[in-house]
Amino acid sequence: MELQTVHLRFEPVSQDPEEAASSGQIAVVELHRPKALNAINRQMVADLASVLDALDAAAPRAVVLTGAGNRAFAAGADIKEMVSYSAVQAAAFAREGQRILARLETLSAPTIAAVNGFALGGGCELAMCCDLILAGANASFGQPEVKLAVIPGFGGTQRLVRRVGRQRALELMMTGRTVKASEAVALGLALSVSEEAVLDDALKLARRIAANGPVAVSMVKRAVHETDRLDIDAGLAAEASLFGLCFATADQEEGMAAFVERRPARFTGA
Ligand code: DAK
Repeated sequence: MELQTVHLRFEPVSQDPEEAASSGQIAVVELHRPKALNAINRQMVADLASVLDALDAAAPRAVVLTGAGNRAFAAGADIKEMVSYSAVQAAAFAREGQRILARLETLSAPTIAAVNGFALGGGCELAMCCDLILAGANASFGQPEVKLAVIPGFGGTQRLVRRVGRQRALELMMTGRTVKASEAVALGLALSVSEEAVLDDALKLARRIAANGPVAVSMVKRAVHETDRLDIDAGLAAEASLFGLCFATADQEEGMAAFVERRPARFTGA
């Protein structure tokens, strides 16, 4: 699927040609405005909505999000477009952008951001809607909005605090400074730095995750995300319910039978 500003393709989970067709799919979503460092404009927000519809329909085992070219994941919201926004247009952009990012964050498939260059402003906020963030050697992250005399508007004040803690998030958002890949890892913003191509590492990680029971993987995600605002007792109660739900799946029977029979499990996502 090649939209104007976002491209979507699928790869089989298994690289063994005999198993490829039945192994499920990994979706690769590429932000595609390389000349503008993949800056997020209204068209891209609309295209991301279409891609999310396609992902809902395809139910891939994992999703990898990356940027076209080798300079940027996304250098933020499109400043050249925003400069002429009316208050009404800005509010519409905000509402739609936040809706899309919430949809991405709550996709049932695990999501990995492969950050290949700048992830600034809205780009960093987009990456933070993914479950895991892998940083390329040339990755840099930041919330520089205060330099433009605005604040993060795609969830940065909320998600950065949850990723790195209040004090570090405040320092990053108040100075607007950019951090390189290694510091992003030290802060807990990124999981690791890839010495080679970050997209390849993201696909490898996606394949490792996708080899597990897909329903269980998505329940792990739900157990973590949906209990964010709960205290530990309520969170544990939710975990117990989701654990119980796993026992209603064919994959749970298959996973445990395969262990007992000393053979690889064949999960179907049912
Ligand atoms: N928007 C539009 N174009 C951008 C861009 C951006 N954010 N970032 C880069 N570009 C364009 C440049 O204008 C240039 O285009 P041409 O001049 O060649 O036509 C091209 O990409 C290459 O960029 P540079 O020539 O600047 O490349 P450099 O290597 O010199 O510098 C840079 C790279 C990433 C350091 C620099 O481009 C830069 O500082 N870019 C802006 C980074 C930034 O400030 N990002 C945060 C944007 S604010 C909202 C929700 C969210 C947001 C806003 C509202 N609502 C809820 C309403 C989010 C806000 C932001 O993200």
